[in-house]
Amino acid sequence: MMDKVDGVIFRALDRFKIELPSWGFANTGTRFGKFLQPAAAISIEDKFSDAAQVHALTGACSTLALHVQWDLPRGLGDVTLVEQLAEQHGVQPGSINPNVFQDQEYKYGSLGNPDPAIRKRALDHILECVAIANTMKCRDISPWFADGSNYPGTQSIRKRIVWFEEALKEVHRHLNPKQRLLIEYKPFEPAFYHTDVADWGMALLFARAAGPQALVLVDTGHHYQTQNIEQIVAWLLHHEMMGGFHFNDRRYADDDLTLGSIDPYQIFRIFHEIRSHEWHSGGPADIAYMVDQSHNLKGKIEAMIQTVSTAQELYAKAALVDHERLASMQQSCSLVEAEECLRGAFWTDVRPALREWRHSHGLPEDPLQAFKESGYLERITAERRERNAAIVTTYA
Ligand code: RM4
Ligand code: MN
Ligand code: MN
Repeated sequence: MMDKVDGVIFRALDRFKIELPSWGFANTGTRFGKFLQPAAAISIEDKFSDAAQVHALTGACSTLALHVQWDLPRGLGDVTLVEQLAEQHGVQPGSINPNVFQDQEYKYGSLGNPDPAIRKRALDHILECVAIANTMKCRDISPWFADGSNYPGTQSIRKRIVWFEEALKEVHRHLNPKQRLLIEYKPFEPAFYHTDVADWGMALLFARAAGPQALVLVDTGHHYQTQNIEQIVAWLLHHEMMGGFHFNDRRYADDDLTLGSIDPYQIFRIFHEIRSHEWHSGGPADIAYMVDQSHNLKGKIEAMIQTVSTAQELYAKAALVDHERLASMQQSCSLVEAEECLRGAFWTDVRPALREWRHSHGLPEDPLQAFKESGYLERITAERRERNAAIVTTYA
């Protein structure tokens, strides 16, 4: 017989879906170089295949975020291939990420570049991404802008605001009625003096300027050290501007570490704010949960399985909060009782229930172990070793 707690956890997990990033399976590194892994994904075929493994073992990742320049280098010309791969692997294309930060032209910015020709080039790329998303029936277009400057006085912050507003409005005009434009912010890196979309306030105002289908994307690694991320989430939910997440963990900056590896309580508190909002509003919040991580040292598929399992654990813990009781404790300012109500949910061991949930869905109870035993890693290592060895990477 399933007890009440298990029932709550099962219902929460049935709903919980998290999107994987294609780039999380590929060789990535730091600005000093990449450590190549023999099993890393090189092609879009590899990425779909790896994502399908994670989905098969966790049951929670039916979509794959794509970075257009890396995954569809021929743009619309690659849509048929992606659709075939989606069909073959049972994982659908998810959010579509433009890339307006890598090409030489973007040295001084993309939509914020003083040169109108470069602004147009960036806009055209984003519009192609909208068209790609439209053809593949993907809902979210998710641009991240590296735009900014490195030294005071070198750029007009105000002019760039206007250029961004104009371009984002234009992108919004091309959305179909179901699509959403998710605006991601980041305080610094690669720019070290000013970043054009530096925080949630700027992202929110740009989204408002763009139009009603534009919302904010919160990447958990894109905040200063002591910022209260769950409060930002609560504000965005209150204003119906919370579009999605890029989940990862960090110790210092945008470290893109495995979710919950440094501060699991942080992710729990975010999930709690969302569930609390849902409890108060009486309906589910329409939020895209996505992973944005880069595993330089860990095996990529293993790290991704760890991430998804941790996300499920933390989401299940958040589902255990007794909102009615918490609201009453808050109302009477019963501080210790209220805090204990939250902490009690966080410290509950949900892993036995998670194993039962997996079992009841025909999933392996221990996905990491099942992955080890599957032989998949050995197979792809053999298949990809030579291709990976041929890649040359240097810092200078
Ligand atoms: C950025 C940001 C974007 C991601 C790139 C690769 O820091 O998080 O979401 O697409 O990295
Ligand atoms: Mn991100
Ligand atoms: Mn990032």
